[in-house]
Amino acid sequence: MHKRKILHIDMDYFYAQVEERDNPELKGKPVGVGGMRGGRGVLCTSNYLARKYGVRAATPTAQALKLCPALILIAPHFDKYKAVSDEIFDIYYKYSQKIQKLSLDEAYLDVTDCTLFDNNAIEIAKQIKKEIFVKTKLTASVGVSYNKLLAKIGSDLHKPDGIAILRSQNIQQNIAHFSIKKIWGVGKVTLKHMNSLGFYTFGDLQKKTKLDLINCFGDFGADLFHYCRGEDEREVKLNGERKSLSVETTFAVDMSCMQELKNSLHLLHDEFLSRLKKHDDRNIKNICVKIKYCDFTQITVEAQLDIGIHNFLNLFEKRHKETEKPIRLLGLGVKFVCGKSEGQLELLPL
Ligand code: DCP
Ligand code: CA
Ligand code: CA
Repeated sequence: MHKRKILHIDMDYFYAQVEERDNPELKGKPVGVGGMRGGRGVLCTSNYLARKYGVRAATPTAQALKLCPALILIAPHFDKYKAVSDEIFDIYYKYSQKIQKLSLDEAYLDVTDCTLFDNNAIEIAKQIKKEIFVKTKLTASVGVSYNKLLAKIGSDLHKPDGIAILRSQNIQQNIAHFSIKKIWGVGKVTLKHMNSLGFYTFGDLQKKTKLDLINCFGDFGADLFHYCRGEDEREVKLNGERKSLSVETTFAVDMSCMQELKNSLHLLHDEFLSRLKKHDDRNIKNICVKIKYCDFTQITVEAQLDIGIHNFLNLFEKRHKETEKPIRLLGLGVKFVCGKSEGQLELLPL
């Protein structure tokens, strides 16, 4: 069978890492992100220092403070995590269109057909990690393998800021010592049940026949028979369509000169058109321009116009007057029509 190249990418202590990034005074201290309402909330997550005290996701806040009195509690900022998530997924889409989003901080990428970096999955993974860090100042961990099961196991092996490559050679022996907790579909309840039957590791499962496992676990037993050998045929499932495509640039020095700003819109437009080619099956709903000023205030303007450069320039000029603050970042892009697109008008450049 044709061997696939699959990455599983998971951000490290995601909410807590974002908070640490934005409050440098938290560095080196145990941090928990979570609800504090009436002292009865639970934590969404914690940084690794806090985890040493047994403080983790779903730990009740009150208990967390008992386990670790020095714990610094931060209320969650979901909009911020969503914005970071959008940034990292924009990076992923440069490498593959076959992406399965599992949560804000986690995804499978099928890079089998990626032409970048000579189609070397390890180099692609390294580059994605680098790009995530440059763009967001955050670290992610990546598993590189030839199926989803092994890629996911890999992303957890060298956390934080790690890469693990799981190759097919001797895979059965190499994974024999892993806990069955790592298997997709083995939650708390299943784990308890499986433990009670004497199954703790992949190796324990490997000793049984398929029929044995089916007798113990029903249909899931057949999956387990393959998973425990590192076999997994599940496809990376696309979840929904991309809703927008945009390109942007942050200037080295905040920019006021109208001519220079227009020049950069032209450059962005070129880049945008070349990236749009990959989405030529999509219909465009609106075009948009994004402006972030030197004081970090941000505006986006949107209009139902075609993707010719003049429309972006007009949109930009209508919103931004020369007298205004210097600009830190400029972006442009489109929103796609979602759902079935039959009967929609194509908006082509004039
Ligand atoms: N999350 C949550 N409640 C949970 C689990 C997670 O709100 N019970 C949120 C907070 C996490 C984010 O989802 O930061 C991602 O969850 P992960 O399971 O990937 O955990 P982390 O990213 O926090 O840590 P790790 O480095 O172990 O991946
Ligand atoms: Ca994570
Ligand atoms: Ca995750």
